[in-house]
This record gives sequence, structure tokens and C-alpha cells, in this order.
Amino acid sequence: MKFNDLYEELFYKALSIRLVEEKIIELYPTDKIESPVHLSIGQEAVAVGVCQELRTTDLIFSNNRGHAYYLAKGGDLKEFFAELYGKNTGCCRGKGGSMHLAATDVGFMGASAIVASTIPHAVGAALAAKKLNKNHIITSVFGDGAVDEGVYHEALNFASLHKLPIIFVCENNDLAVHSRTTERQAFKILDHAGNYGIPTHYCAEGYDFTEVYRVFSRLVSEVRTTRLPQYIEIKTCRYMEHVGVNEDYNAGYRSIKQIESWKAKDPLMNQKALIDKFKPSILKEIEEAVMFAEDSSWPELTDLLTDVI
Ligand SMILES: Cc1ncc(C[n+]2csc(CCOP(=O)(O)OP(=O)(O)O)c2C)c(N)n1
Ligand SMILES: [Mg+2]
Repeated sequence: MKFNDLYEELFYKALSIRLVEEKIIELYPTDKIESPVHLSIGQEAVAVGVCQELRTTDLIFSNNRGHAYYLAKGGDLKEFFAELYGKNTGCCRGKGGSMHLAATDVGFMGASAIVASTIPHAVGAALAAKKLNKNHIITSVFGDGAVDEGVYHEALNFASLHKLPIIFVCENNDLAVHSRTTERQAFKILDHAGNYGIPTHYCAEGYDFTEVYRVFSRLVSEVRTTRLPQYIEIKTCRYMEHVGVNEDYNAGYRSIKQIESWKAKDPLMNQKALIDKFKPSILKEIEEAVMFAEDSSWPELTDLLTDVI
């Protein structure tokens, strides 16, 4: 695909992720996708803005809301749908499902259903990069809920103490399932991260891929040069329920007004001309990927223990 400028490229990538997840919503009632799905609809711009400046050799570790990062980092779309279908052509041979995607060939090192569990993996990879004198950098993406976990604190301390080339990205949608940060945290996320001696940054415009890109690409350059950790909190908004394919605005834990004000700023809802320009080719690609998943075969029983130990 040829783009007129960076804005178009970022828009195309973000719109692709949104349309992929809308396809998942459409397919889900058929039960062809049996794993739980945590959709990133509303949060795509963060993944796209973060991944744009990263090289294939840079490594990223994500949480269970990982579709957007898998795709933004360059993960294969056919293998994505095949994985969701549990087929042996999936990126994890059908054993990972939606919450455990990986595409190590493009530096998407994996996602995990266990909150905060990939943060120490990312720090370990950063330690390896340092010890082996490599020049790639590591990004660790997690939600505001991961900040509540003990291992998060150990990981930040270790990365700072050992001066590791890592960027921590906190995707703050203000929710861990249904609980707000004010109900869970007696501290401010950035104040607290800063106390570990890591420079901190904030981006309030998580709906705006160009702004995320602008802020994040500076951190990438910084870490490439200094080989020291950086931390960014990016504000965002999850439109759908925590897990599943429905809206849950009537569930009573957040206000619909807040979501509507976010949607009003969302380019993927408002830039009609660009949506019309790109949507047909993206939908074609999605249909091909779904057909690939449908036509692929299941893993054999004899494959049960391959690649898992
Ligand atoms: C260690 C652990 N505790 C609890 C859960 C249940 N759980 C799954 S997702 C989630 C909330 C995560 O919130 P956040 O990290 O902010 O990510 P978000 O869902 O908002 O993207 C919780 C508590 C879990 N999977 N792992
Ligand atoms: Mg959250």
C-alpha cells in the first residue's frame, strides 16, 4: 500500500486493527473462535504510535489485550486469525489463542493472560541485550492494572538499577476489569515510577496516533543512545467490555459520557474520507485471512505437547 504521508500510514494501520477486531465481533457468535477475546477497540492508536518507530529487531512484550500490538509490530494477519481459530497454521500453532499471541520473527515476543507477567520477561530480554552488547531495544506494554502487581515494582527497580535499554508503556484506560485506578492505587503512577529513578512521560491523547508516535519516537531515540530505561503513561479508553465482544455501558461502572467524548476525538470514527479510501482493501485482506483460518487444519493429538515444554 502506498501512502501520501505518515498520517495516512498510521491511519491505515490503526483502521486495520479496528476492522480486524470488528470482524472478530462478527465471527464470535459462531463459536469458531473459542478463546476469550480482550478487544483493543478504542486503544489502537497507542499500539500503532508505539510500534511505528520500532525496528523488527526491537522486541516488544505485551499483555493479554495484545491483538493491536501483534498487528502493529508486523505480525502476520493470516496466522493471527488461524491462531484465534486454534488451527495449526496459527502463529502459535493454535496453542496460544487470543491471549497468548507471539510473532518472534517480527519482535513481538509474546502476550500473557497473567497480569504483569510479561514485564519481568521484557526486563530479562533487556538484561540479555545489555550483556550481549546488542543494539536493539525492548518495550514492555501493560495496563494500569499491572501497576498493582508486586512483580511490576521489582521489574522497574531491576531495570533502573541495572541500567537496561527498555521503555515501559502503561496503557492507562483507568480500568482493571471494572475497577478504577482511584479504587486501587494510593499513588500516582508516574510519581511512583519516577521514584525508581526512571525518567517519566505522559501522553493524554491516546486516541491520536500521530501524537503517540511523536512522543514515543523521542523515547526510542533516547534509549537507542543512552541504553537507559524510560517510562511513559498513555491515557486511553476501552470502548468494549473487559472481555468479550459486547458493549457494557449499562453495567454501571463507568459513564457513557466519558466514552462518547473519547469517540468524538477518535480519527477512526471521524475521518470519513480516509475510512472510505482504505476500508475496501483492508476488508479484502481480512476476508483472505479468515478464509485461510477456515481452510487450515486442526493440530493433531500427537502435536499436543510439541512446543510447550
Ligand atoms: C495475576 C492476575 N490477577 C488477576 C487476573 C484477572 N485479570 C485479568 S485482566 C485484569 C485487569 C487488567 O487490567 P489492566 O492491566 O489495566 O489491563 P486492561 O484490561 O485494562 O487492558 C485482571 C484483574 C489475572 N489475569 N492475572
Ligand atoms: Mg486497564
